[in-house]
Amino acid sequence: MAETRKTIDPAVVELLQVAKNKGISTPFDRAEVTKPCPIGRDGSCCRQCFMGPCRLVGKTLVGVCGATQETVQARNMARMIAAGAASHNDHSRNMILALLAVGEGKAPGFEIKDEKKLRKVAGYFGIKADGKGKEELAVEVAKAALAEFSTRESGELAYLKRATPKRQALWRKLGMAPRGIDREVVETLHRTHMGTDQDAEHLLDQALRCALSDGWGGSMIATDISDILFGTPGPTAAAGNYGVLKEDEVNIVIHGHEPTLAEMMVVAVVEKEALELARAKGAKGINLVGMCCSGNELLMRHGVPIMGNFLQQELGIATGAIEAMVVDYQCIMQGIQAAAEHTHTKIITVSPKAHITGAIAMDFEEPNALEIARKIVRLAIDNYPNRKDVHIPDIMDRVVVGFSHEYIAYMQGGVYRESFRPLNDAIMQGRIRGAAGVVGCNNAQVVHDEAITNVIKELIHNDVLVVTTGCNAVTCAKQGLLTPEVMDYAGPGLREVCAAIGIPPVLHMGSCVDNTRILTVLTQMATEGGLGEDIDDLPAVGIAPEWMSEKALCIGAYFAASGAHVIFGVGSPVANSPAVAKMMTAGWEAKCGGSLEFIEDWRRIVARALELIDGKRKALRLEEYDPQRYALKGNYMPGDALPFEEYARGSYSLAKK
Ligand code: SF4
Ligand code: MSK
Repeated sequence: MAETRKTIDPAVVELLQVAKNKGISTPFDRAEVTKPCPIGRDGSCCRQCFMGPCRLVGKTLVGVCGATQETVQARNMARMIAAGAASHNDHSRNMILALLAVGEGKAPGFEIKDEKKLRKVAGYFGIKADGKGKEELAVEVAKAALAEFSTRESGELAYLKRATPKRQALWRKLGMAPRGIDREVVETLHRTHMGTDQDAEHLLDQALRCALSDGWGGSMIATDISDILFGTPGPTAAAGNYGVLKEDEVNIVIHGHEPTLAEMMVVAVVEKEALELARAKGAKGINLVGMCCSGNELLMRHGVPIMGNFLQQELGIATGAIEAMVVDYQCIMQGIQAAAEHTHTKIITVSPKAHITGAIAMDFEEPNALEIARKIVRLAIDNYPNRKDVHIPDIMDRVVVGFSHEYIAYMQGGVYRESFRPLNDAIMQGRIRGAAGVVGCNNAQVVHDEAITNVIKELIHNDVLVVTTGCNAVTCAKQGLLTPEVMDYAGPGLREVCAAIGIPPVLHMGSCVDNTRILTVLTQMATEGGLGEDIDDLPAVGIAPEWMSEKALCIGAYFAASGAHVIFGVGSPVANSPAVAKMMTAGWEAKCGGSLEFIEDWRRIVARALELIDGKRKALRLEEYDPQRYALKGNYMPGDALPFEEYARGSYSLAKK
């Protein structure tokens, strides 16, 4: 495949050649050699016991145990969702333990930055906050949050009450209200063991309950605690793409998902001794840069620039400009260590849960986090003189990020009258056609960043307000989609509303655990009035155009169980069972009002998203959306062809216009 068909990002194209010259392997190369197994990809391979693996293709209709295509597909799906939930939920446990350590005074360098949010969260757990100091309260909140992981005495998770009353009642009626965060993952693994739950629909019901334990449990708690400890994000200006690396400074990349050690790195890189040492080694300073979701966390709270998304890790190393890549867990390619062996870059793992053979392990816990961060900074500085062949693409886009749900409410009415009224009114009037959460990963089996970019440009062009998280948000950062200037491409109604409120039409809401911020926004819109009573009434969709991870599937499932229609690109992991696909679409819609469907082509994703949004508008008896109603002369109008050749050139950089 020509480099330009692997990605639409010109910085990636440039570095693919550099990597080739240096003998560095990347996921782009490996994906050419390692094509997906068609049987496993389509969901028909069962390896739940050692009588198999059984491959249900051709004339083989059942496995050795008699398991049917439907059972095998639903079981595989449930297992992937459970693995996704486990990842988010274990991240959440780490955040809770960090809060506990801070409350107990065992985490030097950390503090409670958002006390207001701590008090609010205490309320969700039924803890009286009045008269209590923030440390004392932090301990109580952490202990209550930890208790959510085992079976609750009350029978369900405390955070479920943050959903609409109608949704809570539905979950209870369906027996889908999660009982304990760990319990749902364990039960899903049990039920998918050989010879246990062997009814596809029943398996998928449990998969939904497990996913809800993530969305309205682990991830939601993780987001809250990150805000309590590190501050609730508000709009912040920064930059994205490889151009954020600096030729004359020590570059340290933070990659993964957990913000705890990353926050201490922010402290350690500006310490006087570190800067003096860096200068003594010939560098002008120390440049902290993020990637993937740890990067998103630093980006939205501190304006730390973001280097790239999931597929760009090895290519970052190929620049020869990174002294240390610090990785915690999830979405870290093992290939970074092999790549680093071609350069001077040091790979440092910091989680006791995630080591990489050959990398330097510096396991951290809260009491030693600052000390470890300082050690890493020193190691990176010492490594600076070892640089040899440096090539940093001169490509970078400006971004405005950090739209927490609190800020989105605040921007619509200020401190005293924060609300969702203006947004709901704009949707009711048809100025805004609807809303879309466009989220998720990159996938080396499709053109990097292409579907994400095109889906979002088409949606805003059609007056759909977009919120984004995760690696998808990083694509937006690199494609100039997180700047007010992208308004040029927005439909006239959306443009007018964004200009009045002072926001871009694409709002960066954080990392993948922060998809729960979107659940909160949707719930607030549903309770504001005028757009029904629950998430399944709203003209809103979720889209993951380039998904790859089990976490993404879990997110899709918890949105569906919360009432949202969700569309995934790339391909379907249940492709060989139309019956299971139907259970996840028509079946889930009948039960929960939401659904999860798979559509490969991004143009069809856009068409389906608009169809779903318009269907909800009709059901609400809102005015029919008219693209010309708020039209102004001289702009691209909904219905006009967008200049896609320009997109194909990649990084259509508004910053450089
Ligand atoms: Fe085969 Fe059944 Fe074992 Fe799966 S559980 S590998 S279908 S025998
Ligand atoms: S890092 S889960 S590739 S978004 Fe959150 Fe990116 Fe997907 Fe990982």
